Amino acid sequence: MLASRLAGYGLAVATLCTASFSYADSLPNVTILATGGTIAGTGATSTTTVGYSAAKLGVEKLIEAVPEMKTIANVSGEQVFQIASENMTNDHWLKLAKRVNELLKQSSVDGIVITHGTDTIEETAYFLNLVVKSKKPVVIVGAMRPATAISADGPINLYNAVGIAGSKDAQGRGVLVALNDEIQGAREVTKSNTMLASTFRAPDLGSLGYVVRGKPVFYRATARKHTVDTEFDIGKLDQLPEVDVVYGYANAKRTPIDAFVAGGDVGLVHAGTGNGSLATPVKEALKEARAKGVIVVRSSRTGSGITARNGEANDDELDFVAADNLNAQKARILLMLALTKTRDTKDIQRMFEVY
Ligand code: DAS
Repeated sequence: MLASRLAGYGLAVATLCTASFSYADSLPNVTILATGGTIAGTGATSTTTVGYSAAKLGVEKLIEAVPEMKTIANVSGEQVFQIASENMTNDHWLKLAKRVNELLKQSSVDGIVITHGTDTIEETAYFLNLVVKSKKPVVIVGAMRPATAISADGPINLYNAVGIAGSKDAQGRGVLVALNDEIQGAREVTKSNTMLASTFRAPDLGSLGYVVRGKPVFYRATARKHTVDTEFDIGKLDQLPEVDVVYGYANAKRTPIDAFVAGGDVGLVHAGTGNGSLATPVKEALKEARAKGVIVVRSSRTGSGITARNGEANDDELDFVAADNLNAQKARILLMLALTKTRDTKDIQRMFEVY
């Protein structure tokens, strides 16, 4: 079923595209790094859009399914790993980031596309946004329907991502996420819906632009530092500091905080109710964690808005850090990288105001 669908698709399209697919000097060189996800997923039937298996098709199959890419870029592919992105780990991030930096140092590489599961795309994107040391475009792409589904969104998303990665206009804008004809900035994008192809949103500030006929159209740029302008360097790192997230809600207990501290965490992010509010038992546990040297960041579970310093808690007195408008999963990433540089909370707060 899959082979006939993909082959049929490829055959049908190939008859429409007469352009040769050989290397063309006039085209940008784009490397696709595949990591898994729904974009590489397969289902039992063409109407299986839930209950499919992610991370099944290799990068060559993804490239074969979109022959049009070779009319807008010289495309090559590498399978960095093959996972559903809920299983992404710090080790995967370090491996991916090092490969991206290695490739972008090569003058023969003009841009990179990363195919990725949608569940943690926003986290990988923000991590790379802080550690990639190049102005060349890095575009992360996924899909909300598996490759075997009717109206699979992966092929057009991949085509658009390659178009952006090969575009000079996308240079110097930080890591980008491109699905559903929209271009999102790595810092602000989040997955906002479990099912819809339009799931990726930037709730605070909106998308950066659109993709039209495989070309990016930008309307704004992120104001925060990224890529070559950050102080973070993962080149010599083989692991990241242990930081976890604790979720806030009515009747929240201190139990998870105590467990993370006992487990050796050096940083904790609290996704508080409202403006990063701390229930009394949670505040007590976080104060004790801070006294043991754990760095505490207050974020919010609301998904948008600024968690203001000294707003719902006296951060000066508690020696906590406020997450600005980063959601908890992104605040965790910045805190992990901050802890590779410093344990000084004033310096860490500065980083949350800059990145
Ligand atoms: N499990 C999801 C993931 O790999 C599937 C997807 O890509 O949406 O993120």
